[in-house]
Amino acid sequence: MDASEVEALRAAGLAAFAAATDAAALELVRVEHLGRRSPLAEAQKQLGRMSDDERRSVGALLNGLKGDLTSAHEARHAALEAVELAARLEAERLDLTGPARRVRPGRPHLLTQVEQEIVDVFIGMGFSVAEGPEVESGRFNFDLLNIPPDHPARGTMDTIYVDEAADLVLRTHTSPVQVRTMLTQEPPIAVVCPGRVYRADAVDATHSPVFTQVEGLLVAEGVTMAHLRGTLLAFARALFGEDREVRLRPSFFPFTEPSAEVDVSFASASGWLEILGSGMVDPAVLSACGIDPERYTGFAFGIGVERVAMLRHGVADIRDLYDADARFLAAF
Ligand code: 2U9
Repeated sequence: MDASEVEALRAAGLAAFAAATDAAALELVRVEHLGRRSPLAEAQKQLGRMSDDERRSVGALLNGLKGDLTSAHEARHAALEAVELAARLEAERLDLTGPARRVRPGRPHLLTQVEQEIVDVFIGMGFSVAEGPEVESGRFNFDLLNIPPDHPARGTMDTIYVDEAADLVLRTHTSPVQVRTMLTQEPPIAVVCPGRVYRADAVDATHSPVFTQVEGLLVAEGVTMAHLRGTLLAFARALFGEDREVRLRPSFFPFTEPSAEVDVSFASASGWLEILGSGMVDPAVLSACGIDPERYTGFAFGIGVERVAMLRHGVADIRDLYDADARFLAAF
């Protein structure tokens, strides 16, 4: 094979590689021009039969040819891969300009929001939060709170009994949590006790057999009714507005003496609305709970969370707070 024949193979090969338009065509061209039965390979097989001089010069020509064809193959291979990649990227393109799926954040239930607001006000005054079981002993729910066995609240009318023989009830208030606190902690004690309570009530626009309370208790040396009034005035102003006043009216609870209903001024109601009950902890209750009433005094109060939520947000029917209608709840 002479130089002009090698030149012809080179020209034909380079043209064929340049003309291949996909990987399959390129492979056919490679087999034809660089394969074991290509003119190049056949020529290389002839080298052994040549004289030393001839083999050296023809060998060099063939090596040059092989190098050029191999480079042409690799260059075309790379070029076709780049084209293929560009085509795939275009075909699988993601449209990032489309509208995103709308995120609709949830929120705590209105009752939970109001309960937390109430609790936060007392935390701000230094109270701690205490919680307890909803199934209680009659001893903690009634006896230690100075509510005698023949008290109407204990009858099957108002109390939901879990197991009468075992003295187990659904708590009718969160007061047993304060009882548990006094039995386990030394004064000074300042706790608020939020939670669900249960009464065998008929359902109407303002009554539910399950409702929510935040009760509070402060026991220390020298606590007076002035501390009670000042605390509840600060609470009313924090929750309803700094222009509010409170009014205490005499009342009765078995566990407080004296006892008072607490009204908060409402311009919209052109007067007063009853928001909570309160009183000085009855000395008999302090004694029953292991606290010396000669040394310590205390005040207590109870707030109905549903009533506060309904007043603050203009909810007319307590059942709206339990229906779990997302259209209603989304308004708060
Ligand atoms: C202990 C001693 C005293 C808690 C009190 C009230 C007055 C009260 C009502 C408010 C609205 C219940 O949810 S409601 O219907 N509560 O009027 N609660 S004093 O007194 C206590 C509690 C625990 C050891």
